Amino acid sequence: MAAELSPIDKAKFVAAKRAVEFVEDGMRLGLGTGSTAAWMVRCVGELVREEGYRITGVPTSSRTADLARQCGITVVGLDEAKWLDLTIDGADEFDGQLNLIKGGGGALLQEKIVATASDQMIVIADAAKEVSQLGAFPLPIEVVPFGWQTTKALIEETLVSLDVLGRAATLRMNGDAPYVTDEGNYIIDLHLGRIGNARQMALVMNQIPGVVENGLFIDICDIVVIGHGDGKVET
Ligand code: ABF
Repeated sequence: MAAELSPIDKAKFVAAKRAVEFVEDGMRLGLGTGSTAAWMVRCVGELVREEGYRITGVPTSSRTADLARQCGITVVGLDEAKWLDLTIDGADEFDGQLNLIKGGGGALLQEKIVATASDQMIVIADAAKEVSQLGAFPLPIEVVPFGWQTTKALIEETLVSLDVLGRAATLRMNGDAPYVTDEGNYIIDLHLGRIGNARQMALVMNQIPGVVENGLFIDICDIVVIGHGDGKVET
């Protein structure tokens, strides 16, 4: 399958394939969202269909739920599964401490809940996602629609007191309308350039009324599997 792929898709595919080696028969599995995670879902589907693995999948978005069902994976909600053995998901950025920015795909809330409810989280990513310091990728903040402009103003005010280069905050759009998450919320993207203290940023953002969750995953990821365009993989 990997032979016909572009280098970027090959990098995503080989990372997904390697991570799926951690999947065991009978596992309750958190299924991430995004193009890299989609490769993982397809690989897990192969285990189910061809090897007879009994996998219970908890998807992190409606998109992933649809794909998982198409691939023959049994899909349940998190409350039915209760606790998960492993979550495999993509990321927008990761650093040397395995901290992440996620949410470029708009699914950060379910992704964080599911990853936190897992014994282990493996991130799969192409090598371009590795950074020395998080923040070049816009940091997504999920907010409730009620009073979102006030919440945005509070976020901008808060950024003044933090060690960041940029302070621009933009409402994520879907054409002419605000982008709406699976939970019915909006996303405000913060264009920071560099986040000096990601742990502090994550804590401070979640204290602002109207903020539901932020895209910083601190101390949640256990392993990053990095795929390269030539098919090499490293962990
Ligand atoms: C999810 O999908 C997100 O948290 C992240 O925003 C995005 C990565 O997408 P891709 O794998 O397509 O680069 O994992």
